[in-house]
Amino acid sequence: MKRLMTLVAVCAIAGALSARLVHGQPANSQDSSAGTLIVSGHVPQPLRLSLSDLRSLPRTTATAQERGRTMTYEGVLVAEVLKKAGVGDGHGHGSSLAGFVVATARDGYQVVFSMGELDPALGDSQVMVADTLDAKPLPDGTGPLRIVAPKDGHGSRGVRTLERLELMSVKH
Ligand SMILES: Nc1nc2c(c(=O)[nH]1)N[C@H]1C(S)=C(S)[C@@H](COP(=O)(O)O)O[C@H]1N2
Ligand SMILES: [Mo]
Repeated sequence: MKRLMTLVAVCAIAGALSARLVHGQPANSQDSSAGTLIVSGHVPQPLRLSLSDLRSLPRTTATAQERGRTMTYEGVLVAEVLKKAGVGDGHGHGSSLAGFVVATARDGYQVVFSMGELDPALGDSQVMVADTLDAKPLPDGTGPLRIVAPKDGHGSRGVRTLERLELMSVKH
């Protein structure tokens, strides 16, 4: 009987440990790094922005039609994030328009936006890093951050689970 009790106890502990291992993986959007936006590459000031850092930047909204409904996203223009990272508008010294931003998601999905289309004085695409949809956190598996490109004719540059914005250039 005592041996049986020991066996039961060992199994219970082993079960608890393996459950911890499985549930302890920081793979989903609930872990603390999931809300961090990394801003890297050719920026004067690389950043790791938390959700509250993002909320302190100038805010903007965009509406999107999804399955016949109007959805309102809110967040920060990529142009504002770049400004926070020390990127100037660069008008007049040309080279900044050879730049492009690579947006990368947690699943590895990547898209590119050119500096010219992001610039409010040029393409003014209003591309934003959204953190709310209809005033609520983004739905599971799409956030906590995503790209919204409101003037695109299709949603394929709307990077869900956005992790990083990297400024690059066609110049070496
Ligand atoms: N992280 C991530 N975002 C993504 C994708 C993806 O595979 N991974 N697919 C894109 C494509 S091709 C489309 S059409 C839209 C679909 O977005 P929706 O499911 O929010 O309508 O998501 C875009 N964002
Ligand atoms: Mo797509």
